[in-house]
Amino acid sequence: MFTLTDDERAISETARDFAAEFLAPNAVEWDQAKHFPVDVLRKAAALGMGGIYVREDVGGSGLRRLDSVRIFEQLATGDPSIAAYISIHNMVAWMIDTYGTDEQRRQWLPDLCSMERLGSYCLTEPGAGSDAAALATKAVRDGDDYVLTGVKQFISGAGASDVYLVMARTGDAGARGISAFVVPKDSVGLSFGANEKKMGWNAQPTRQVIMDGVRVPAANLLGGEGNGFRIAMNGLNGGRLNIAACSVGGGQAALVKALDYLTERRAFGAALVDSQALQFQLADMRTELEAARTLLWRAASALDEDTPDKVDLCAMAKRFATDTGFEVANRALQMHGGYGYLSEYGLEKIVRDLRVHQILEGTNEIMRVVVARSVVAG
Ligand code: FAD
Ligand code: 2MC
Repeated sequence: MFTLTDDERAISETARDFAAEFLAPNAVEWDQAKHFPVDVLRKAAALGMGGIYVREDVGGSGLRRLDSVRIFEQLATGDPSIAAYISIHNMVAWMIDTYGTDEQRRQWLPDLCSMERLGSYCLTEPGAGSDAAALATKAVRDGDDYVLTGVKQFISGAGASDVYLVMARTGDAGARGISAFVVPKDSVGLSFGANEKKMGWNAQPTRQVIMDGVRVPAANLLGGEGNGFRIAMNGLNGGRLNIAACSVGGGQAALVKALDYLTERRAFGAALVDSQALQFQLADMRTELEAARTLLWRAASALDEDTPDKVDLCAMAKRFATDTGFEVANRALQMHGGYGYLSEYGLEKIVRDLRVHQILEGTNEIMRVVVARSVVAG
């Protein structure tokens, strides 16, 4: 697992080179302009990154989770915000590939894999975030259709995306009353809130998705009534790994910037990098990133192998890697002194982007809830 084959190395290097050429040079500007670079997303898709672990018959790349965490780490070295959106899009595509009928796969996946159409994942609501099974959006069967009414909160890509994977209640209270639907953007009754003003992740829009009697064909139900929560959670297991990978990539980019800066910057008659206090910090940053990466690869492998402890490992990796990535980036900012606080150095953007990884795709407290339950259950 830890020694890459030539093919695995080539996959990582493709993502690294893409990030260096198309993401890193533009990341600060996109953040400031709040620009969502759809043309660049499609370039990534042309390299196979729109459906990384979608089967090949519908345009996917047919890779493993172990490949995907390496890809997302590399993409995030260029721009964590864009890497993270591509990760969410891939989660949506995987859910349709895994739980969809052949007809649904053929209808939705070719355009999602090419990113001609973009996907959004819609679970959170104004009144139900961490307690996702308490969601209130309703889907009522009416003849050959379902009619959806409710509001989804904080939806990444909303307004720009074409395909909304919406978890809605078709049955009783609780997880088993939830179903998953594919809702196209042009549905009558579908509208979007304002683009939220955020601390980070500014290169992708975040909006409410508002459904007021949105009618979709029953053929857009994914995986049968009552299976939506399980589908949503299984999507999130991999999503959590990818977000964690984005934190490792962002942290790694910050570490490289810090080393470059300390090598250049002189104080008290020497280069700052000659200070052993600072060298020890660099050593800890590298060690902690390596530990996060190792846990991440272990969890990705568990997901690939469908092991019984995969949910816990994904939660552990998400909690640990997102905390580590943020701490490393924040320390790298400190090493830049006042310059780290200026946007042109790109450090404060990484810190702002990585902060939200500790909150979304399940807060790090919820990751502890998941792990603690399994610890206590033994
Ligand atoms: P709450 O659930 O209200 O939690 C508030 C605080 O209480 C948190 O610190 C939480 O950890 C803590 N807490 C809650 N329950 C417990 C407990 N049992 N034990 C200990 N602590 C607890 N959602 C989507 O569905 N799709 C998206 O694309 C998406 N994108 C997002 C993009 C951004 C920029 C942001 C900020 C959020 C996004 N989200 C998305 C929503 C995100 O998943 C939620 O914000 C997150 O799950 C937390 O829910 P909440 O904000 O309602 O917080
Ligand atoms: N993988 C597979 N199945 C899972 C699962 C997981 N990670 N988590 C729960 N389940 C199953 C569970 O096995 C159970 O199945 P069954 O009914 O067959 O017994 C069912 O789902 C209900 O689970 P629980 O009984 O554990 O439900 P509970 O309500 O107690 O807690 C909790 C679930 C807190 C773990 C879940 O609500 C959760 O993960 N909350 C966080 C929400 C979240 O991550 N939101 C992210 C939104 S997306 C986002 O932020 C983006 C940026 C895209």
